Amino acid sequence: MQKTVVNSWNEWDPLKHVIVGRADNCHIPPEEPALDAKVPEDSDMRGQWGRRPQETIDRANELLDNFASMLEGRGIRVDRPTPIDHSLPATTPDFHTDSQFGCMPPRDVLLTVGSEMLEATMSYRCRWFEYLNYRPLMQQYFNEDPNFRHESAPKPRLTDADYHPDYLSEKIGVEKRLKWTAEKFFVTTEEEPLFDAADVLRFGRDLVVQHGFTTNLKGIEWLRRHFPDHRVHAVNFPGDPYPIHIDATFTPLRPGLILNNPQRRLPEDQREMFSANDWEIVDAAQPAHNAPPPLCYSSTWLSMNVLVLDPKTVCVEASEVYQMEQMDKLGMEVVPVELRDAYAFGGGLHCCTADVYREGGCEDYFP
Ligand code: ABU
Repeated sequence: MQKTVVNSWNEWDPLKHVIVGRADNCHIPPEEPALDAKVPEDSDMRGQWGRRPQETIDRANELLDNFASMLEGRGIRVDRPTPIDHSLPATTPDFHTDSQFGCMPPRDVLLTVGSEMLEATMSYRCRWFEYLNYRPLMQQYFNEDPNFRHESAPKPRLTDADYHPDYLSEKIGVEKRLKWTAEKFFVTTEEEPLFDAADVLRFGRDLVVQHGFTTNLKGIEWLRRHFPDHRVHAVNFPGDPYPIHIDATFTPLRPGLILNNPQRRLPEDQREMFSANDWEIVDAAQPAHNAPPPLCYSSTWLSMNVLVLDPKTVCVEASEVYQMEQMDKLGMEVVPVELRDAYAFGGGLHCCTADVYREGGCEDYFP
């Protein structure tokens, strides 16, 4: 049995050990404030909840299993979570919701920084217990790696005080949503620290964190205090009417090169650290699809939700022909991976994974 070492400081160093999610027993949760704010107003998901159809679960698992086997074939160790029963309600003294979500995608829950894996607070009530899917792996890593730091951010209370009621109206309209995003008026309030791990990108000594629906300023401040040896930068992307998770918006490929969603450009005043250090930020290619698959929360921009295996090799969803072509032109070896039928379970190739080990140490890319 190969012993575990937890170590990962960025999004691009050679990947040697990773967690890949599972679709087992995934549910569409009932309405709740933060989740509803993310579901597009014309989505087929509005008003639906319950266990996802078995054939879609089976298909998603087939694709996730294939992805895991392909990674293993390239010498990367792959671990899988142990699904809890997501049909159970989530109840605390502060809230109740009738079902949970799933153990997809791990990137939302687990943030690896060096030898630490940090369980995020999360901001959806239906995801409050999601960390339990990963606890068997955390226990194993703790037993095997004497330097592993298993951390959990303070569990939030998620009372109604955590959510702006303005976002609860049925029809807000994209124009108003864009205005609110530009004003940094998001569904989550500043009641208590909230963050999802997928709002954080790791650049060695620097952590870049999206302020949006799933991460508030207190969450970013909590991360700053928790990682005192890091510089933590808050960013926001005014072109996104549903801003959750940074990894379909801003995608570092290697030192010096980042893809940015052309509809969600990083504002000029937030580019200083990149331009001062000669990093190039290029517009990502257009998605190949003009709509997400059925019952999917995410946008078509999962096209740029790629998994970098090393600074020259990247996994891209196999139907995303324009994104693959662009990667090729940028000098990357492209590994096409079929995953679109699993998108509805919470995301793409970056989302459905969580780093355990990448070679390399903590570099300062922005001295
Ligand atoms: N979890 C990433 C989703 C981002 C998007 O819908 O564009």
